[in-house]
Amino acid sequence: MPALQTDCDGFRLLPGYLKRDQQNALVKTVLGALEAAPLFTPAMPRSGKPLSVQMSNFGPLGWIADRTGYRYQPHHPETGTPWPAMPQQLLDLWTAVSGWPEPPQACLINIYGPASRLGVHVDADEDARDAPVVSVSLGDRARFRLGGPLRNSPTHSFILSSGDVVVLGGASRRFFHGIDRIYPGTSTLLPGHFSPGRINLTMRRVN
Ligand code: MD3
Ligand code: FE
Repeated sequence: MPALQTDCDGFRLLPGYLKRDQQNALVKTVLGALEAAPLFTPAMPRSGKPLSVQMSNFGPLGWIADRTGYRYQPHHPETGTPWPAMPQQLLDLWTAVSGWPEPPQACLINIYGPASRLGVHVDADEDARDAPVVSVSLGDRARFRLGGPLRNSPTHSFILSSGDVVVLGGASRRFFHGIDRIYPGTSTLLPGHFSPGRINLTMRRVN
């Protein structure tokens, strides 16, 4: 039975795309990477106010946010070492779903606790904004809000569950979006240290 799929302005939700063993393998890979590239707490530019999610990255470039701004850089902001390599499982997923001929240059790891949220924003720090973004959800469910090209465009809410893959191509790549809330205790995937909670991986082209 093919997975249910919606495609609107290049937005594709692939529910349950990753089976449980594939989700487990990804979690193991993420935990391994965090040994080399520990979580950091991003901060709002200028104010320095911390975000409620924690982050790290895979790949040649990683996204960071601090008092001086948002940017991609090849090294961890605290350890100064290069980000861990992009895992083969994520490269294969990108090839399978993105339709883009070149591999992702960055994979942002977002770690949510039960009270974390991500305010509505657009992803605009990439020069390569024609390439899609591919997102993987692991762990507890989240309420994802997708708007349109303007901050006041009407929005739709979706539940993102563990194993769901989202492809943001076409116009949707530039749409406003955010995570309103986590539903604690809705998945048994993550180990105690990250549960209740959620991991989101987003692969991107940067330049
Ligand atoms: C829609 N992450 O890292 S993933 C982000 O669940 C981000 O952690 C959310 O927004 C998360 O920037 C949402 C789905 C997603 C990713 C990129 C998008 C949706 C998007 C870019 C444009 C429009
Ligand atoms: Fe985003």
